[in-house]
Amino acid sequence: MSVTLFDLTGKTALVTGSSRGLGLAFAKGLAQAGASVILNGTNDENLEVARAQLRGLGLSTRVSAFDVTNEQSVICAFQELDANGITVDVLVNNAGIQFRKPMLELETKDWHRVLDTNLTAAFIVGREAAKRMAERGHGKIINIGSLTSELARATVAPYTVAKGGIKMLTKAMAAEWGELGIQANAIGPGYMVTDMNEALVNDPKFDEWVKSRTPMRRWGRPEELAGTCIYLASEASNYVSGQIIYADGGMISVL
Ligand code: GCO
Repeated sequence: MSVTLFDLTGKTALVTGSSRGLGLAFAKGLAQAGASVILNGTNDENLEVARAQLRGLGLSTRVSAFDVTNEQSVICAFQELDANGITVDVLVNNAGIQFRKPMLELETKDWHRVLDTNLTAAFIVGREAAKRMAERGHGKIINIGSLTSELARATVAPYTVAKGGIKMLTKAMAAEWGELGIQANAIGPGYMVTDMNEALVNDPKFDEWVKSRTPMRRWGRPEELAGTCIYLASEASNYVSGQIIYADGGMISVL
């Protein structure tokens, strides 16, 4: 098997929400595979820390600070990339938030906030990237789903609905943009050790549930998702589109 299938040298990858957590792990993995990565977030300090970390590893990194939920901010960010001659070959729609509350107590503003960030933003950023990918006849879009793209857990309804939408948005992107040379796929992470999940990791009952419910009997580590991201960003997946690949220790496959 030619390893050049997975080589991202000469490719530029934009990863939204990549100053920490899964996004930073995706950015680091893509850069280690040869891509020039564009880190994104809204906190300049966090972005600079992340950029320094990757540059310290000798990885090609730049920053594009914009709010994925603000359409004008997204449009301006892509126009700035255009003006600097930077083309996005790979987009990872990773930005997302979690908000845990039973629906009977959930305020509509929080519902909208989660869906705006976790689902609508993927459409907005995806559309801007795809317009440019279509001009070049190629591009890779990788949306970040979740186990909740398939199964619901109580108290995370807006997140679940958004991630279910991510699965179907991925298929919609594949349906419309395949003939333009664009592949759209998704990654479904399992229960990963991240800041977003800190409260769950530190909850002994929840920790026990994750370990008993996961065939591999452990939480995942963000860096364990990098290989799936590299695969979907590379030529190795050139005839794969509309799929969601679960990296979850086997959890989604068992009762
Ligand atoms: C939760 C968690 C999950 C995980 C992940 C699982 O509250 O259940 O935050 O949503 O983060 O999405 O795939």
